[in-house]
Amino acid sequence: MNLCKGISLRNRGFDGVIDIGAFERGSKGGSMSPLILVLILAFAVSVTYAQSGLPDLIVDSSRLQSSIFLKTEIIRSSGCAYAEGCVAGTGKRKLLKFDTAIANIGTADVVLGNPASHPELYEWSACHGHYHLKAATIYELLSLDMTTVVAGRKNAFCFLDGSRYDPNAGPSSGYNCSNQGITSGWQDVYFHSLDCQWIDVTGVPTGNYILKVTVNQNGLIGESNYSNNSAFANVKIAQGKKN
Ligand SMILES: [Ca+2]
Ligand SMILES: [Zn+2]
Repeated sequence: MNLCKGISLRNRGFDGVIDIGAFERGSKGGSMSPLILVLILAFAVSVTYAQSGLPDLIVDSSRLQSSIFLKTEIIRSSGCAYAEGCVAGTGKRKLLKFDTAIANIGTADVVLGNPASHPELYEWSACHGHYHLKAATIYELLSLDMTTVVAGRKNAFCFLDGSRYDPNAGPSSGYNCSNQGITSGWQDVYFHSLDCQWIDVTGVPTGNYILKVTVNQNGLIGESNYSNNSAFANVKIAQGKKN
């Protein structure tokens, strides 16, 4: 989930979080009753079963294509969109907006856990007051010959289960902002209405372009397939009052 609206972690709720740390602490040291041992073994087996195979992240290209539109907005220097580099300047900006749906089509969940415990995966955003996932998506605008028009910009994400991508997927494992991940068969959707869910195309000449959205470009999240991590969509940038 994109947190660029300034939603704090407190507001996201912590329901459904399993405190693995407490469990591990409780299981260490001293003598162990047979019942506890059986419970631990059962837990370990269920975790192994749930995590067999690997995740496989994709960006839903049909959703990307169908959601694209242009909108002019006033960007203020005091806002996080400017501080986080989501625009190239302040004032009137022409923004190419779209939905990004990241789906896990692999056989295992993406399991990231608590951002505070994983500095290798997350960086702190002072403006937003929460963690940003480094393995975020990259948004690029390309010309029809695939050369870069607007350089790639990372967008920050809080990976969680938004909705089923595969209608036959099992239940959600309950990932949220404090225990992040995406269940096998589920997707995390970033709606076009969210802050920074755009490319700043101010000053880009009218014409036809290609929007490229890539997830996990740096490979920080282990996957079974990295060749399907980009989605492409056709974009027409035109003049007009609405643009
Ligand atoms: Ca993939
Ligand atoms: Zn943020």
